[in-house]
Amino acid sequence: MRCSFRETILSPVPELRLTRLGENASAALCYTWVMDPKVRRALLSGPECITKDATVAEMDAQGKLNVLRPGTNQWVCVPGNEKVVGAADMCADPMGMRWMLDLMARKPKPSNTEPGLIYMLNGALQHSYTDPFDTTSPAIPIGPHWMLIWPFDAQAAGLSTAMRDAGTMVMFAGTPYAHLHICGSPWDGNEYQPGDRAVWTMRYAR
Ligand SMILES: [Cu+2]
Repeated sequence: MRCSFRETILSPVPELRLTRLGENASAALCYTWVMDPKVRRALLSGPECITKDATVAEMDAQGKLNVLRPGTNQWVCVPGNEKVVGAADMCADPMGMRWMLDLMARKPKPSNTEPGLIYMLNGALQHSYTDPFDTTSPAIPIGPHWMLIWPFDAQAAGLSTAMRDAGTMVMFAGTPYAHLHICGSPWDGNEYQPGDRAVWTMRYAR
């Protein structure tokens, strides 16, 4: 049987798109609802407890936001572009977003007045971990991480300023854009339940 209806059915929710399965499928299977891949990527960059109610918006190179899905909490999740170094999938709270927009606008210093949070749980590619305005150096691959946006002094805090694939470092150390770069996800590990016994899992290996 030929598919007889067209893609004029409005999506019940903005993140779902009607996608054609095939011309000659049985009528019931001509189309299916799939999540817009950009929305899906953006949502996967943060923990579900915030992304489920977050606004999803695309961001252009000037930092202008185009809402793909309205949200009900203060978080904005942005799909990145894996072909563009520095354009990572992210979820930011209002102060985190303000910092990111200031950075993109190359302001001499960020204007966030309180600490911000940004999740990049899909990982990132960026040009530098020391110079926030570097747009030419070769890409550095960076794993899943999240960021506490506040200009910590690495030495005073006893933290590393070198890029690493686990643990925590101060990124852009010594610049107004310094922040805590925390590798992994806050949701790593196993949750304690009362009564759980301890299992010592630490190992050394060379
Ligand atoms: Cu990051």
